[in-house]
Amino acid sequence: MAGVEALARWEHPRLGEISPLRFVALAEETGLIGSLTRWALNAALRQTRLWLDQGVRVPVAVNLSALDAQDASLPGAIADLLERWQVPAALLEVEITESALFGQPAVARDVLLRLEAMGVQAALDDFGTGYSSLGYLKQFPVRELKIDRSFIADMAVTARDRTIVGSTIALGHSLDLVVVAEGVENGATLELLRDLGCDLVQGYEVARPMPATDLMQWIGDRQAGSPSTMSLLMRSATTSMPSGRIDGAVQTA
Ligand SMILES: [Ca+2]
Repeated sequence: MAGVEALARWEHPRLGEISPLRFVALAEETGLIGSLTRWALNAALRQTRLWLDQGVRVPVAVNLSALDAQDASLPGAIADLLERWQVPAALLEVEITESALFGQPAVARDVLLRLEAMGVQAALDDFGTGYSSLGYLKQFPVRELKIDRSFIADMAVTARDRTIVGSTIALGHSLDLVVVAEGVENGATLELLRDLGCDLVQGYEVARPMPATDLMQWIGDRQAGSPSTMSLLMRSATTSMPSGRIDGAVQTA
């Protein structure tokens, strides 16, 4: 297992499950996204601390909004949280989408460079759905490329998708990036990705999102690691933000 991805969930007392697509968009519109991101980072690092206390190093990836990449105060806030929870920076990764780099590229680049200097790596999320200019992306310090699930979903049955995924893997490797496939849902797709030299996979074939508290059990149940990623859910005890859970995905090399 190479790590987990934290995913936010919000179960409203009256409205039930509210889609992250909805509450993240709402937080962006109302100027609360910075607080939501900090809440997610805090919950993820607190959980990472708990795992460290159990003797297990679990790298955790936290999704940033496009607006966070334009927030010059973010690296300082992340440094404070790493200090607060005494978590090594190498155990935290941030995921950003291509669109995050296009608003004010100079600011986004500076934010990522400062994170990199601290030892926090960045991954380019949902790759292939945006502008995908690798020449342009090369200017940004990212370590990992996550191929969007829309290309992975049908690659076992669609030759065109297989070609796209294969060339994206080759392109990523030529830029010394770690390539991750998102949304791997069956063994056939996993085999194809292995043949294509994909570094890491994530999706239901590995594990469905689960509460963070279930992760140690999951690791114990499948000690023999095969290439994969899984998902976990972290329930937050202290919530100044929507009471919720964070769930994530584990990656295996
Ligand atoms: Ca992600």
